Amino acid sequence: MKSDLTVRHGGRILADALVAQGARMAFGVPGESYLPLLDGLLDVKDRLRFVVCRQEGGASYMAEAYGKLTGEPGVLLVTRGPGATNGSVGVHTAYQDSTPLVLLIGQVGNDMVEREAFQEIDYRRMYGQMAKWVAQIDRVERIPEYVSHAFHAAMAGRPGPVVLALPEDTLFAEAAVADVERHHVVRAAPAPADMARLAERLRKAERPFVIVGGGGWTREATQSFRVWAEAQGLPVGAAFRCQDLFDNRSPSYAGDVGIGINPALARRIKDADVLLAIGPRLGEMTTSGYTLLEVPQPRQALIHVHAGPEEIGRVYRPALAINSGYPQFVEALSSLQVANPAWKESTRAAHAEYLEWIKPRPMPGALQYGEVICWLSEHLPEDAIVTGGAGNFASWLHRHFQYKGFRTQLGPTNGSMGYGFPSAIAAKLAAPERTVLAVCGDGDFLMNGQELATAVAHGAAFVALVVNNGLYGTIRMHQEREYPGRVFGTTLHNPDFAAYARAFGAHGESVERTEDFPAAYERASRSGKPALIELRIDPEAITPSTTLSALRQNALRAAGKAGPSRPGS
Ligand SMILES: Cc1ncc(C[n+]2csc(CCOP(=O)(O)OP(=O)(O)O)c2C)c(N)n1
Ligand SMILES: [Mg+2]
Repeated sequence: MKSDLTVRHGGRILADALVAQGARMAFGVPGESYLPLLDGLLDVKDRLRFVVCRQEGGASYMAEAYGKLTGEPGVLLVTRGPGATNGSVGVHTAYQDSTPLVLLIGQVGNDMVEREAFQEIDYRRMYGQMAKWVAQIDRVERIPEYVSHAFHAAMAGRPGPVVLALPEDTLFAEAAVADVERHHVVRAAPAPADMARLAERLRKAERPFVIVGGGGWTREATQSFRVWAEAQGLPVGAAFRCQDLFDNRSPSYAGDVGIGINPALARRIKDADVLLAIGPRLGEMTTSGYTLLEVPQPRQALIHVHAGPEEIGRVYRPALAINSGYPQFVEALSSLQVANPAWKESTRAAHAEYLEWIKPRPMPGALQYGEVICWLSEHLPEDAIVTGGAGNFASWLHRHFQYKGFRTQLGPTNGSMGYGFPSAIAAKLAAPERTVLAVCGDGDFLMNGQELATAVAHGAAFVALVVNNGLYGTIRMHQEREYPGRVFGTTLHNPDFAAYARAFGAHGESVERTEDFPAAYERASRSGKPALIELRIDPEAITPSTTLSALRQNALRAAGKAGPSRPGS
């Protein structure tokens, strides 16, 4: 790379450093604390697009989604205290989702640090537990070094977020300093001896099962892995919200190992004798609350493959520990032959159970939401990106949608509400040629509904579904289970969602019957604008397989009381 030793201010050095590290898009909300950086971004605007958002929470999800989709660090720019606190949700999400992200925060000048100056926070303490690395750049000439370090740290091993605070004087100061070349992606590869041990364990296995998950995969690695797993006849499940790591149509696919797991699949995993986990952390959601495997010594012979060495043995003491990046691991795997004809029947049965599980059951009301998801699964292009947030509405998506290729799913494994809508904006801007669909709840959507303005301003034309049940449904569900009939704090007063969308200049409409959905979707997707379709579902339909009344009755029966036949919500 050519050394540029002309004098530049800190903001320009930083903008050039981001470009040098490969950043092509950044998300954020401006602040007076980083004016030199804004000035620097103006000079590189043809190489680095700055997507200005309406709230740092939405911007942070966009940066996280960009990182998840592209595998390159998402870049987030926020101002001091209020910007940094608003933007923290995307950092937490990136940490739990193993997504590379670089957060740049304006900071008070070094001349007034530690006085609790205007909006001052010590980000090392604030973000200490939420990020892989937090630093403050105190000298202008060290900006390229810090940015190089940040991109390396975000990508290395288990990817994750890093935070750089930018004191005002560092940004305003000038220096003649060279840019640093683009970062490496540092990931381990498995040792041949470990691959030999793995082969031996798998060959002897009678009831093997594979779970794929985690961040740091590539399209090629997921495709090679599928070819290998099918050739060996192994059953494969996908960790919570990692359903796009394995083509759901594959005869080897056994379903998603997440919230509301198919009981038959849970049994299969509990009964496995060898469990090969490639990438998942084996966290609370993927292990059904640490019940599928016993803590700390699982009954199954666990082969845990993870890119972050500190993840292996964190909860479960594996029979075989392999610290490796997933593309590196899959490459080593490709030459192993472990197939056993005895597995064939159980893999076939696992896939059949999965196909049975994803058939929608009738639910109360004229709008059969499960059928809508099945229609979308059949009609969207194979490479469509489907984003989702947190809430019971997502259960239908997880259960009935078949993910067909790598990075067709963007969802927060930390269960963070408000993710679906802004992440769809980032997806559409990063991959304009692909169809994007956001699936949101009524509670979930309004956590970042203001980003409709961002979608319209940047021409991100995608369709968002808002599943309106007038409830914080997930919490109401738990409330009925734990305190039947004592409804409190879980009912929503909603706006007219379609009118809300239209007020921003987006397309908006509402659907109340299953048969009206396809035409509404066609109109929305052809509108050429960001589009919102409100789906008015019966609040009784609380999950794909039960109703609020049934939950309440069961809970009352368990408590020895008779209850009303239907809750009045
Ligand atoms: C940021 C955030 N706040 C609160 C919660 C707790 N929470 C989980 S689901 C949920 C309700 C979701 O409501 P909605 O989006 O309407 O979906 P529904 O369950 O009704 O389908 C809440 C409040 C959360 N997961 N994330
Ligand atoms: Mg709701």
